[in-house]
Amino acid sequence: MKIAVLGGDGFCGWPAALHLSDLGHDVVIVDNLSRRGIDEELGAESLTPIASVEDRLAGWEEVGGRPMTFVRLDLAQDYPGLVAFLREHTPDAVVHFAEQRSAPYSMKSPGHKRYTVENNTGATHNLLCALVETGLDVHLVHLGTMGVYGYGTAGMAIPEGYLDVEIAADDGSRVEQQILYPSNPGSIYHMTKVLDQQLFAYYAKNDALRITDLHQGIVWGTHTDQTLRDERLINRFDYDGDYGTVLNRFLMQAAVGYPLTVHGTGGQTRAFIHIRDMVRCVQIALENPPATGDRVKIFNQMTQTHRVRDLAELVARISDGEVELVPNPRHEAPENELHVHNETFLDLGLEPTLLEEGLLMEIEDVARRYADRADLEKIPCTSTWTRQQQPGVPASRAAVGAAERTA
Ligand code: NAD
Ligand code: USQ
Repeated sequence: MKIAVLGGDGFCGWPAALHLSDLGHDVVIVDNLSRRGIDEELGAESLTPIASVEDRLAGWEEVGGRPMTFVRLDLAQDYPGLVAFLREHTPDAVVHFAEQRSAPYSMKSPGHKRYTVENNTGATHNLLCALVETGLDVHLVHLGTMGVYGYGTAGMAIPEGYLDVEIAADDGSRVEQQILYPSNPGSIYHMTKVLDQQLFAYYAKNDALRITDLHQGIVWGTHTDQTLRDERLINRFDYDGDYGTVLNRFLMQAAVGYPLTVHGTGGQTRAFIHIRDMVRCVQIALENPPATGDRVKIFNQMTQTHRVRDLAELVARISDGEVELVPNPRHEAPENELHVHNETFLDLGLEPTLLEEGLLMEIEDVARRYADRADLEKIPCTSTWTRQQQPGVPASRAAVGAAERTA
């Protein structure tokens, strides 16, 4: 297959591009390198020393990888460029990772909120519109988030995208339907994924585009089989307060002797997936496209759920580290249960990498190995969800406790 990997310079996109190339597909990477620009804005760097895109691609060819090309393009800003790219490369499939993906970054300021909405919905809508304009028969695989569901506690396992409902019709009969699971995003970033969902539903219905939306949990780990083949292929490992995700942050914090930063009580339960399983899931999704005219295919791309404080205790135990409960900068439920259906990937052959298998390896081979590159000042999460949570706001105005009870 000819596959365009949009956002292919990022944490998920780069190992996915390598994996697909290794399987024998022709891969072209599209990226505007905004993520590297955000590193500069934040004064933060990947713990691992990532090579330039050019060096990455040269390194891949030198280890015998199938050559990949790189196109620098802003999907949200350069619609004519996107149309021209699609006409020139005529991909069979497009994997869309190209969005601003940090919840804390999206909440930092009005400017960051607006950038995240404009960038993410602009990129997704431009892509959908361009696919219709070019008339190409492309399978679009998008990386969405488990956060569209809102980690709810409705007493049932969260289904894969669609909820069975029974409606009382006006004539007294009962009508059965399936609707998109009600969304409940917890940040502006997560909200952009909700908007994406609506755009996908519309374009699948109106233009019969073939779309798969992968509702992915928090990705942990660093290496895949391919990124290990040469130092220039190494993947990014974010640990800073905006882009570092919880488990990778705990692993890094353990390695540098920083107390593990549990927000609030740590009762938040979230869905997780290892990076090796992420690349396999993308492969499986590409191999199982929807038919023309089908509704959007939605898979829950996660393998395990964990409570934040349990993760912290586990990492602290195996690394002899300490856990610290810190004030939660987010507006989120302090405790939640999370049960998720993920049978589609398991039925299609995914064999999950479980937490127990990878943790120690990550601490030894990645976090400790690159610990001297860590800037400890970048660890605290300073982006707050509401004005009341900002430092210096008097406690009487801090309606956070009340807000959390209603979250
Ligand atoms: P990332 O920030 O490392 O990579 C995203 C890439 O997209 C970057 O290289 C960036 O430069 C590029 N990009 C952003 N906007 C663009 C635009 N307008 N035009 C062209 N390129 C653009 O993020 P990631 O962790 O690799 O996440 C990839 C996707 O997976 C995101 O959509 C994210 O929402 C989703 N996801 C990530 C996780 C996770 O834990 N990392 C979990 C669930 C879902
Ligand atoms: N948390 C801590 N301590 C920390 C960092 C985070 O307790 O040091 C807590 C947060 O308060 C939150 C939970 O850990 O309750 C998860 O935070 P996170 O930063 O690991 O994940 P999140 O902001 O949800 O976003 C990440 C990715 C995003 C993806 C999402 C999948 O950045 O792109 O969509 O995971 S999901 O969580 O399933 O929605």
